Amino acid sequence: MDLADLTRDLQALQADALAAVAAAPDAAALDALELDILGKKGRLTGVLRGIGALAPEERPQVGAIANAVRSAIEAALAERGTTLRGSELKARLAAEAVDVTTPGRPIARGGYHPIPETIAEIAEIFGRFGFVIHESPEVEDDLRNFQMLNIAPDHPARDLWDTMYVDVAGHLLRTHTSPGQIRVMHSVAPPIRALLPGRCYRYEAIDASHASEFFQVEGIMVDEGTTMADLKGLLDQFAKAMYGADKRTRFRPGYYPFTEPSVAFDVECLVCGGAGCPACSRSGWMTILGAGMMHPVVLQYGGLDPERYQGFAFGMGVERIANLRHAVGDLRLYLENDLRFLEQFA
Ligand code: 2NL
Repeated sequence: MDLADLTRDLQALQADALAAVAAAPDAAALDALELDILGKKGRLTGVLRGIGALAPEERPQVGAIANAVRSAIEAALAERGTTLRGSELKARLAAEAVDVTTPGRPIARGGYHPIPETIAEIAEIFGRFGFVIHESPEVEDDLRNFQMLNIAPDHPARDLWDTMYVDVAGHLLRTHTSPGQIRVMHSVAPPIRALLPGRCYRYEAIDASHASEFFQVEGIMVDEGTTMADLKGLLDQFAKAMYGADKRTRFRPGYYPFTEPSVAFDVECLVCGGAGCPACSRSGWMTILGAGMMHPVVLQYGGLDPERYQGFAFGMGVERIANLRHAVGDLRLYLENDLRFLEQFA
């Protein structure tokens, strides 16, 4: 290895390096090239190891050539680097560009289902009179659902064709929320003002006004000296809050096994105002709920002494109230989850 060999190797290395730098496809390849050629264990260092074999006076010449080769390669690396990094940045900016003129994706807005919305409105009104919401299980026992409510063992509601029973002896899907009121009487002491909304079940032939599940809101008030006058005043205030202060109301005699006396409560027809129209079967009135004074036997089953405590109860079908609010003619619509129906209430 003499001066000429070394000089030739250095020049070959330079030519080779410059070609490789020019051909580098990206910045990462360029970094690898730099390490491979100019790094501590790189090819330039490798060639310069031959310098030890030269005469001392020849070494500065090789040193000068080596420096020139290093500078040339460094310059080429820097230039190619600028080019590559520039185009990479440009490509990234183009790819990641945010088009601020693109319209935003609309956020779907939710709304209340008309049944819970109606329950909330009813609860708000009775809440003003001190009624507190209670909840109770949908699977009940025969005792609370029927017996404790003074519903006789041979009452038709107990028939297999009216009530849905479950596979556990003595258990059923509650046919009204009243068994929950028995639970309330067993768990809180009078004075009681309880409102019990919830899903109920009946074995029904399905049509526009009958479904096998439906919602009921039921209220009870129990205290010493509670009278029918309290019931009438409360329900009249409820109807006026719900349908308008100008609305006339009336009570008619009714029958339930769990209340005595029992009443049906009517509001003047919301469609015709009392003149008579198809919506009210030409009577001028619409029945919105049933009510009555709690039967002494039911108070007793609730663990209360009917000589000391009196109470009233009322119950309404939520679908019926919602139908009147929104002019809906078929209660099956409430269960179908068809957005074309539901979105009208959002
Ligand atoms: C209706 C009528 C009613 C009751 C529910 C009740 C509850 C207890 C004691 C006595 Cl614990 N009564 N509830 C009373 C009268 C009527 O509901 O047509 N509901 C849809």
